[in-house]
Amino acid sequence: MKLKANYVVTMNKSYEIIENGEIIFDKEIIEIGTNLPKCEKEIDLGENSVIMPALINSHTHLEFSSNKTLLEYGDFIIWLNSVIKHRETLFVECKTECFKKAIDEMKKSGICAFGEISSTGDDLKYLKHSPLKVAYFNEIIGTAPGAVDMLYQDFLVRLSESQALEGKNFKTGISIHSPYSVHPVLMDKVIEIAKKKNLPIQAHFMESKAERRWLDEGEGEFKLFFEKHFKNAKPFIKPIEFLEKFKNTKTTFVHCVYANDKELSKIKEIKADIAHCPVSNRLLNVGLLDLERVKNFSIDYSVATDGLSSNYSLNLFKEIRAALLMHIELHPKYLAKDLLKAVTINAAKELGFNNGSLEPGKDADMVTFKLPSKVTQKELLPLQIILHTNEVDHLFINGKLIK
Ligand code: MCF
Ligand code: FE
Repeated sequence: MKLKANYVVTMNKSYEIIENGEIIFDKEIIEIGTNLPKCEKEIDLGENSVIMPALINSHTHLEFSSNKTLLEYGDFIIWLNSVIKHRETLFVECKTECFKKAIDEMKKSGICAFGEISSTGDDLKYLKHSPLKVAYFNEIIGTAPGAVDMLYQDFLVRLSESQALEGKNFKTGISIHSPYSVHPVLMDKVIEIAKKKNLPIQAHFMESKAERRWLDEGEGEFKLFFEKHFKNAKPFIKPIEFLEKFKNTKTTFVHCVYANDKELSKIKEIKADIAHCPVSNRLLNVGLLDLERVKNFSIDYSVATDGLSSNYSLNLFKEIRAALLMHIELHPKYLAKDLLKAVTINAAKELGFNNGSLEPGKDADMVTFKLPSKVTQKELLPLQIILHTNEVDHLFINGKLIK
């Protein structure tokens, strides 16, 4: 089949935007350019139309999707305490309908794939029928030395249940919750598995000032938090040692708001990525990632919504619009280009899918939509896309029309 649009945003290495472009595809993209050979089925999308790679939400927690107003925003530790208090209730309340609603919202906004952090494995029965591609990260969390064996066994069961679904549309991975919440013995065990099986990893890292202080000095709000819940009051690991553990893996560090230059340089050295969740960071009031610094270290980053546990929406166009407005340190025209990369090609790399750009041989995962009027300067197209798009007209996954 062939589609034709005013603008085809390829997201290839040279960020090529083809005017009056065409794309021929079946399950995969076959050819892309202008004046391509005739096809039996052809659609011209018309005035002010755009085709671009479908979006990829690299980091979510769908198991928390029943949260609307229950969790307490405005302070990281207060939020964390509210998660501990309401976690079970939220999980019980999120069943078929709730997962469907979450996936529907992503679908409408043109998302073809998402990275799911699963702490229990209970979401697997809903996600195995997902119309969107899933990268399923089995989370390991827990610091009590006495619980290490039990937690590890439980993790292995969840991992093997998810690995049974492994395929083109379903990838499995590992999530190490964070440097403050996982026993180092557990970290080593699961990183070993990731290395052996070549699985992608995600880890929350340096999300809050409280985390920074706790890991550096063993003091601050986290000290009180740990004394209250877990009776242990010493951090297990230094941030740089934590990062070192991920050498020779394919890891994405989520948040990194308080990562210092040494840590960013280590993240670059081990070829890891960063997942940036600006709305979540704002709502938990932890501050804003310095994207200019991340760029100076040449670290690739994705932008993600995080879960409805720390966001009001899973719509990635809304997320990158928020990012565009928040990051006043960067020029909107160039930031917009980077943000589109963040939710396509960069996120695809992090999750391990063969999509994220429109190039021959890539999966035909793409969206179409229309801008409200003509764009006079092609250079401004990414910015106009981010300002004016909330939902897409069509979403193709593996060449199949999903929306
Ligand atoms: O990314 C946000 C904020 N940082 C850390 N964790 C979570 C986020 N959203 C949900 N979580 C989950 C996490 O996966 O909340 C639990 C973990 O299972 C926090 S620790 C009780
Ligand atoms: Fe998260």
